[in-house]
Amino acid sequence: MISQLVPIIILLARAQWVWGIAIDTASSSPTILSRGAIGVNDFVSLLSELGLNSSISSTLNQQYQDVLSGPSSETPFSVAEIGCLTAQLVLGEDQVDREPVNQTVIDANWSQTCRLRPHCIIQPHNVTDVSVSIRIISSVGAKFTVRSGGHSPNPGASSIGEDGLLIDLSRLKTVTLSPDRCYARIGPGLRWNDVYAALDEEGTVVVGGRVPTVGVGGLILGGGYFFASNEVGLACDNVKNFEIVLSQWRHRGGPNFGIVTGYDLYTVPDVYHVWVELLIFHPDQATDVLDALAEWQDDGAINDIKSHTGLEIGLDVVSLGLFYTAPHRTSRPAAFSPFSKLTPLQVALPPTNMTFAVLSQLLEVEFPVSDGRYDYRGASSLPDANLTKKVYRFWRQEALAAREATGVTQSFVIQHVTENLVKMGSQRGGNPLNLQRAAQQWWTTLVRWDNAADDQTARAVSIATSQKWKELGEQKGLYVPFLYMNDASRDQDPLTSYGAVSVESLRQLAAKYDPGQVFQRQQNGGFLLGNV
Ligand SMILES: Cc1cc2nc3c(=O)[nH]c(=O)nc-3n(C[C@H](O)[C@H](O)[C@H](O)COP(=O)(O)OP(=O)(O)OC[C@H]3O[C@@H](n4cnc5c(N)ncnc54)[C@H](O)[C@@H]3O)c2cc1C
Ligand SMILES: *[C@@H]1O[C@H](CO)[C@@H](O)[C@H](O)[C@H]1NC(C)=O
Ligand SMILES: *[C@@H]1O[C@H](CO)[C@@H](O)[C@H](O)[C@H]1NC(C)=O
Ligand SMILES: *[C@@H]1O[C@H](CO)[C@@H](O)[C@H](O)[C@H]1NC(C)=O
Ligand SMILES: *[C@@H]1O[C@H](CO)[C@@H](O)[C@H](O)[C@H]1NC(C)=O
Ligand SMILES: *[C@@H]1O[C@H](CO)[C@@H](O)[C@H](O)[C@H]1NC(C)=O
Ligand SMILES: CC(=O)N[C@H]1CO[C@H](CO)[C@@H](O)[C@@H]1O
Repeated sequence: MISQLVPIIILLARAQWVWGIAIDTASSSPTILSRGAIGVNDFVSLLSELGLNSSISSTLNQQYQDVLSGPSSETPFSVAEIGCLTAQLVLGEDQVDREPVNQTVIDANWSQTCRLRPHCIIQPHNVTDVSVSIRIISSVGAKFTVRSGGHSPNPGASSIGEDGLLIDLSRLKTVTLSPDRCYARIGPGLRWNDVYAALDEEGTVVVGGRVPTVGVGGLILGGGYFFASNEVGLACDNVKNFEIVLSQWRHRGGPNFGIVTGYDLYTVPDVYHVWVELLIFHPDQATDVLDALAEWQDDGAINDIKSHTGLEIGLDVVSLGLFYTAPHRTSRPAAFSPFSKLTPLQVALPPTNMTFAVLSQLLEVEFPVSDGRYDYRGASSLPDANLTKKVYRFWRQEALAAREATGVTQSFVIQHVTENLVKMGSQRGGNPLNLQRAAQQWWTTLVRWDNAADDQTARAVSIATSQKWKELGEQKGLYVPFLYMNDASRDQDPLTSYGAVSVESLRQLAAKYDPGQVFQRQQNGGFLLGNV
């Protein structure tokens, strides 16, 4: 009944540019509408369109009228209340949780830096119900946030307080392989381990994330760096279609831009089989490992694009993963020869042929989710052993001191990016990242600590390290201003790093698809064009 009355526009769009706008929807501003977004008459017709009977409608309408004429200081809270109430009446208690909201769902985020209690939680079952939700929210002008896997540690990115609504997409868990097996429709509410496991049963894989518990929804919107991205591109460059729900404002014409409810991801059969070796080194060997990595970056990474690495340097251990995207015998593929000079402390996994689904299961055991406060941060440069080692030494000294003071732990991670990865992006129609056509490395770090009182001390090391990358990198002409959104911390500005042309194109599209600026003005947290 409702689904026939509510106009839904499902946009199966050309991936490239919609992706840019989707980033925009993943972003927000702290601006709060000081009054409801539509007038009383429009509210009445919305309620009847949504199928609510006249007695319920007149009660809600009275409340809405009171909000519009009441003190503006209470408006955000009151419109959230009306939005929640309306959504619950339309979608039912099964989908809309109010007072008190389910604590398990609030906590189903990853970092304590962004655990907030929303006014209510909407957990839509399907596309139609997402559309109904956003229609109500945009109409009353309430604040909201969208969450898929909840793995952004940036405050407000996928969380919101009592003055707003949380749209939790965790029930959108479709995995459907197309009949020709060329792509799979993936729901945003899945975690990557579920995606790989489901597709492995069909003997195939898609480009996604590396850590099994990270969510589908946010990862693709920010790019999506996979084990084999140097060969097959970023996740965002392997999207055939985005399914995006738009809600329509009848009387204002034009659609408002919406929420991604499905990704059609190309399958990548060329990287289905993977040869894996996992090695552990002592921190004293870290600079030798960085030298070997640089040699591989200069040679193996270029000359054998099936060779991939993952390097995480912690304060106590150095973990190195060697990945070769084809079955291979026990001896290492020649591309990895620079690493043969090193003797690991421990072989965590001897050379083994497997699939990414099995690797994902292994990593889930190796890297369990632990509760705490988290942050990540990014910086980019051209590959250069001397630069990397200099920054690394700086980081280690600062990180050890911070651990001594507060117990904060952190890592130093080098993500190599081949020129081929950049090419894959342009071959697929281009993307707004505007990457320099050269091999580069995206440094990142994962920071974990316990007490809110230590927030500044804990974050200071990575902030200083990103400045070090800039300072030393610029001296040597090796600095790359690009900032990878999926590693960007709350105070960083990845969109600006895409360059003025990309930003302008994104602005025009946002203006076209979201003339009411609903996704700019009512959404909480994240990276926003409006802030660029
Ligand atoms: C331990 C760890 C490992 C990681 N590993 C990788 C990696 O290997 N490769 C990589 O590229 N990144 C990686 N990341 C970064 C990760 O991609 C980002 O944190 C990403 O935002 C997580 O997506 P999510 O759905 O879990 O997050 P969420 O917090 O749910 O969402 C992040 C942002 O996207 C918005 N959003 C989410 N879903 C939608 C949607 N459907 N429609 C519109 N907006 C939406 C949210 O509002 C929010 O602003 C890692 C992060 C962590 C913490
Ligand atoms: C209107 O709907 C409400 C809630 O669904 C219901 O409790 C009430 O009985 C309905 N009233 C009429 C007159 O149908
Ligand atoms: C709260 O949410 C969790 C996770 O979705 C669910 O398992 C649990 O049953 C919910 N609790 C209540 C009281 O609804
Ligand atoms: C979504 O679920 C609602 C019930 O909550 C149902 O009425 C509607 O038809 C469904 N829509 C789709 C597209 O499956
Ligand atoms: C991986 O599989 C290939 C081909 O099936 C085989 O030749 C090779 O020995 C296997 N490697 C390992 C490490 O088991
Ligand atoms: C790195 O530093 C070493 C010693 O300081 C120097 O010999 C070497 O030429 C440098 N390499 C590069 C690529 O700058
Ligand atoms: C999905 C997830 O990581 N949820 C965690 C959120 O935090 C709570 C408690 O602090 C954990 O128990 C959950 O596992």
